Amino acid sequence: MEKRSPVSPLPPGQVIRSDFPRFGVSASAKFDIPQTEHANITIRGDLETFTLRYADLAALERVSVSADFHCVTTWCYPDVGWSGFRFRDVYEHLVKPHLPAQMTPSIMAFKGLDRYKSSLLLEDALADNVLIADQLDGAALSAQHGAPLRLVAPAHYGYKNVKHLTSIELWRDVPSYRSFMPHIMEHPRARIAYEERGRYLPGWIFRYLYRPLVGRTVRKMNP
Ligand SMILES: Nc1nc2c(c(=O)[nH]1)N[C@H]1C(S)=C(S)[C@@H](COP(=O)(O)O)O[C@H]1N2
Ligand SMILES: [Mo]
Repeated sequence: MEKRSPVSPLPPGQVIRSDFPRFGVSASAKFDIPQTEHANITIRGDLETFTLRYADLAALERVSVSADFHCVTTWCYPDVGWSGFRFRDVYEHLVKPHLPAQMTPSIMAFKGLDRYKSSLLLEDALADNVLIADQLDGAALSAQHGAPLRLVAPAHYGYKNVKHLTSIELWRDVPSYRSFMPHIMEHPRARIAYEERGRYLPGWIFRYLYRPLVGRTVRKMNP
């Protein structure tokens, strides 16, 4: 396997892997992956529901981001080359015109075709390097890594990087996270730099809770 170097200094508690495994919680979910040109994303929440089509995204500037990928369970795969469209551009050009007057969302839920769900604060999603990506290392996203479209938010743990993105809910108020957190331990921000691995407990404790699960999950997800 090729040797890659991290783009950024390794954050606390992370260990470099030599491969980029498919990882997640939905090994057995069955769903159809549309061709990228036919991909669309439903936008709903505190606004009238509408659909973003791939052609709408493709009209935006294409941008590339190289970043290390960090799973909360402590593995890291260095220097992943993503390409796609800045979430900020999507928001400014394609979503904002649909917002009711005085409605500024504070939090969003991102959902995948496999029903996986995660949340991100709008202020975090507007960062320069947050993408709706359709390419990885120069090729169309594979089914393993989130085809046809996935969220890429490199400052946040992998669990915020929703694959097979199919809908985004925008909400004005931060709710009690009831409907947002697919997992009771999901941290609302999950910033890698601050080791915000989960809620209720200090980040470093999760290293020891999650590390033993890595091998088994990788084998299950990559038969
Ligand atoms: N739709 C979907 N997105 C997901 C997941 C998932 O199971 N389903 N798992 C998350 C987790 S925990 C991680 S670490 C990354 C893994 O991305 P990869 O499979 O491309 O390595 O995807 C995240 N996004
Ligand atoms: Mo993860």
